[in-house]
Amino acid sequence: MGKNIVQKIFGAHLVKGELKKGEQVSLRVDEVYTQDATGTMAWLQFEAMGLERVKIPCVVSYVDHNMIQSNHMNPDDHLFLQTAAARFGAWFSKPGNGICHQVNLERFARPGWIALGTDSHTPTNGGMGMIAIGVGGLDAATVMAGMPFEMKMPEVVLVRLTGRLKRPWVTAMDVILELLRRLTVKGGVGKIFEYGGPGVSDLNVTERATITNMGAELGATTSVFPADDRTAHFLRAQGREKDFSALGADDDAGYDDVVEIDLGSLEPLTAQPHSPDSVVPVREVAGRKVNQVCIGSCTNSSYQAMRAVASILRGKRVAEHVSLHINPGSKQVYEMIARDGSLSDMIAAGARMLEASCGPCIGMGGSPGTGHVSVRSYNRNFRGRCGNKDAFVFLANPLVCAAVAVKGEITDPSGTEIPVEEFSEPDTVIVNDNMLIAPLKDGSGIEIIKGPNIKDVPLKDPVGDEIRAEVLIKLGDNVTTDDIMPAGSQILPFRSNIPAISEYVFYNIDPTFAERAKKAKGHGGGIIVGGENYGQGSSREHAAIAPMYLGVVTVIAKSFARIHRANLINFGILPLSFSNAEDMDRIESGDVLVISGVRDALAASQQYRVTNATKGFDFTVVSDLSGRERDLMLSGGLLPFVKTRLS
Ligand code: MIC
Ligand code: SF4
Repeated sequence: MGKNIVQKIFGAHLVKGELKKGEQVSLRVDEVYTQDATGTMAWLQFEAMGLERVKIPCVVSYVDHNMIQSNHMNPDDHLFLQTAAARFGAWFSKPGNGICHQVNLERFARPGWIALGTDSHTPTNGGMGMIAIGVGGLDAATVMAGMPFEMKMPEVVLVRLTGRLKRPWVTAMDVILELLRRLTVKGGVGKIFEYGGPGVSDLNVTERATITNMGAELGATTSVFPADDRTAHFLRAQGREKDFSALGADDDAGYDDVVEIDLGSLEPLTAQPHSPDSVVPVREVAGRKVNQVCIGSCTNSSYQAMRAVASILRGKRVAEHVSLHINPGSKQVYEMIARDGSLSDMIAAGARMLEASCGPCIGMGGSPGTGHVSVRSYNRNFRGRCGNKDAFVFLANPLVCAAVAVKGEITDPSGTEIPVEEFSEPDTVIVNDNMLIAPLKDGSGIEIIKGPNIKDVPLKDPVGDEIRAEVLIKLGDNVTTDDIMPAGSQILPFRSNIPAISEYVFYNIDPTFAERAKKAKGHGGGIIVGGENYGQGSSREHAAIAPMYLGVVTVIAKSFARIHRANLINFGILPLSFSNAEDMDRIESGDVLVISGVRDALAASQQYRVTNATKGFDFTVVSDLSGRERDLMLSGGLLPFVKTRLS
């Protein structure tokens, strides 16, 4: 049988293991990139490994999240990252150069590569025909140290595209919203989505990247498109034609599953508050008054999308009661819309232009008011993520967003007379890399500068033989890492200071959590109980490190999201699943649970008997850790484990 794209790329990078679904595989990695909000931890961890230099061909450190600089903390982090990059041989993308995924697609991504990024939207690069996977900072640091990346071989699902999009009002965003509508936020767990079929040629690279970007919302490991003529065109425009190589699935390639989408059948869609899979046609919610519109982010920031947005705004006025924020994804796109006059059209219409950074997407400014409705061309609308848990965020394609900004209410512009121009991907772009700093040949003399907010990464003792701990909180399904460790302008600046940020764990759900956890820490620690898909969303390992710092010893859930599960293990928190999901109903917050023989069970059966000492009954839980993951748990986490291997 022929090979699919995933098998081809994995096969070319395989260090150990067999490419069979569910098998543990070790892969060689071509690129690692970090962003500032997760990168400070990654680089502190890399430093703690004691190496002279990164050991893989390409490492890039981006700064895009923590950009508000309301005090010393953000600029101190930026300087730390810049000096660490210089010291250890990485590229540095200065604040203002753009959002990591967009810049990486433009300047570094290559067909056939494997990249890891310390951000869950790293799969954006899958639009370029490469495997790009979001991981926690410590996993990234370990690979930068030269170790292969280990993972369980996911299922490969073919998304077969046919037909042509009904442009201009239906865009690539509607393709991924349709998949979310069908498959939900947990429909992609343990899967890679590989796109194929005749419809692929209808989409250019940045459109493909919109789809692979938001594939993260399916919980997928990653998503990938073939590398074809359109890929070659994109790379040529970037002056990088030498980075092109064609890549496609063999005609007789096999897949674990197939999903069919007729692009021509799609209409403008929107994800309603508060989940990216709560998708309906825009027309079904038309007429709802809107207070804010945000366009841009790493999901929808291509030059042609921005130009189309400008064409809708040209000569118009943003509605009186609407605040329109635009954050183009990269300096390249920003400079191009400035030079061609699109930026003037946006400003003239009344848009509030933001820098090329994450901004309102992660609540770094631009939060909507109480009870307000915000319509965004972004990828996540979890409650509270925008910086206000009493706001309502809808997600839609950027052209719909622009029409909504003018109209002042949710509107489906397709079939209306609203003027809009269509643009294809440009043949040439402005290449100006003056905010990208190349790695030094020898950085050994560079001093790494750490401001007062940058604290060492705390460590944990190896898991003990008995867990006797209190259930601190019991939650439902699809708990996000934004729920566990919120972002926003008040909290995000503490990303390099675990003691400080830990005060905010579960802050939007239960502000007493940190206090109670610290009390429980003195009596054996705390337990978190969750439902299905616990920890979906971001790669932020703070959602594991901060609870670990507060004394959380285990999370018992019905199931876990991939990146968060890995982060828990990396920081020595045991992820356990209920053998019988109904047992969750018998547990309450405040119960004390006792698990004996933990280390033996971990090393052998991975089945554990739990006694609810408060209510007096027993139940069983299981872990499904690989051999390496068990070793990590027994060593107290990945950092102590790696240090012993490197020394
Ligand atoms: C996000 O979109 O949730 C973030 C903020 O980019 C995160 C990373 C972070 O929390 O720093 C992600 O996607 O992994
Ligand atoms: Fe930044 Fe938002 Fe993209 Fe995350 S999803 S990288 S916060 S723009």
